[in-house]
Amino acid sequence: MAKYNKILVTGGAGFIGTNFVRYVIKNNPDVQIVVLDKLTYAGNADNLKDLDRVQLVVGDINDAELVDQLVQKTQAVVHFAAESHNDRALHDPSIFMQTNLMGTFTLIEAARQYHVRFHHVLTDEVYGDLPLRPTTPALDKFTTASQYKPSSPYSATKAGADLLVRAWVRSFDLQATISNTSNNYGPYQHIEKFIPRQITNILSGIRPKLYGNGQNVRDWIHVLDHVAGIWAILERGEIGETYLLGANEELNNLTVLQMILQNMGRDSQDFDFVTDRPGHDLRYAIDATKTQQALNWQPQYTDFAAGLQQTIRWYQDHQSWWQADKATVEVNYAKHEQ
Ligand code: NAD
Ligand code: TDX
Repeated sequence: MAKYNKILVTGGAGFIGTNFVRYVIKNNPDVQIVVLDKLTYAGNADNLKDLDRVQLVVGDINDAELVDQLVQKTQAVVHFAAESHNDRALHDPSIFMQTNLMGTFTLIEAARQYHVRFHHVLTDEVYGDLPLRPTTPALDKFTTASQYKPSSPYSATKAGADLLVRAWVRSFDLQATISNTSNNYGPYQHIEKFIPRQITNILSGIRPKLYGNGQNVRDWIHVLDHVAGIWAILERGEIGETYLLGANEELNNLTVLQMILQNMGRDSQDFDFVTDRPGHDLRYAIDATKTQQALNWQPQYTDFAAGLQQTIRWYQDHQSWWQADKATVEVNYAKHEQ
C-alpha cells in the first residue's frame, strides 16, 4: 500500500512529470493521480493518454480557485510545473517569475490550508556553479550544506520559490520535502534541451550545436532514477528535509556530444561551435550520499553510455512525438546563435 493514494502532480505532462506519473501508475495499483498542467509548449497531453487512474486537468498553477479545489481533494502534491529552460529565461524572464515564483506561492498557500503533503522538485542550479578544477573539498560537489547562490534568471526563480517553501515549513508548519537534482536525460524530454536537441538535429540533417568551448560539465541522471528518488522521498522522507538526487555522472558537453555522434554513426567533428550562453554555469555535481543512506535509494541506470543509447533509440522510434516542433525550436535558436 502506498502512503498516499490520491496525488496531485503539477506539470505532469512535461518531461520529468510524465516519467513520474508513468512510474507511479505502473508500480502502485492503488494510486490515483490528478495532473494539473497548463500544456505550454513543453507539455503534451498524449504522454498520458494510455494511462488508467490518471485525470488531466488543463489549467494554470496560478489559478488560485482551481488550485484550491484540487488540493482539498488530494493527500499529496508533487510540484514539477515550471518554466524550465535557461535559454528562454535569458531572452524573456517574465513568465519564469509568474510560473516559478507566484505559481509555487499559490500551491503552498493551498497545501498549508488543507494540511496536504507537498513535495518541491528543484534543481542543483540553485547552488550556482562549481569550478571546473575544484581547489577545496567544499568546491568538489554540492551538498545540502551548500548555499543557494543562483546565477541565471531560471535558477534564481527556482531558488526564490524554494525559499518560500522553506519559510512556509518554518512559519506555517507546511508538510513539505524538497529534492535538488542534477541534469536529467531520457524519454519525453523536450527537444530544446541539450541531449534531445543534438539527437534530433542529427536525425533532421542539421549539424549539432555546442555552446562556447564545450568544456562545461553537467552531472547526468537518468530520469527514471530521479522519479524513483522522488517516490522514495514521498514514502520515506522526513518533513522539512532536503534530499539531493544525483548519479555521479559528470561529463563535459563535448564528451556527451561526441558520444551521441559516435552512437549515430557520425564523425566526431561533425558539429558546430556556437555563441556561448551568457553567464553559462561551469560545472554542476551532486553528492547524493546522504539521500542514499537515509532513503535506501540507489540509481539503477549507472551505465550512461547504455542510457544514452536507449534515449537515442527512443527519439528515433518516436519521430511523430517531436517532428512538428523541430523547425520552430531551431528558428528560435537561430535568432541568437552564431
Ligand atoms: P518541462 O519544461 O519539460 O515541463 C514543465 C511542465 O510544466 C510542462 O508540462 C508545462 O506545460 C507545465 N507548466 C508550465 N507552466 C505551467 C503553469 N503555469 N501551470 C501548470 N503547468 C505548467 O520541465 P521538466 O524538465 O520536466 O522539469 C520539471 C521540474 O523539474 C521543473 O520544476 C524543473 O525546474 C525541475 N528540474 C528539471 C531538471 C532537468 O534536468 N530537466 C533537473 C532538476 C530539476
Ligand atoms: O544546443 C545546446 N548546446 C549546448 O552546448 C544546448 C541546448 C545546450 N548546450 C549546453 C548548455 C549546458 O551546459 O549543454 C548543457 C545542458 O544544457 P540544457 O539542456 O539547456 O540544461 P541546463 O541549462 O544545464 O539545465 C537543465 O538542468 C537543470 C534543465 O534544463 C533545467 O530545467 C534543470 O533545472
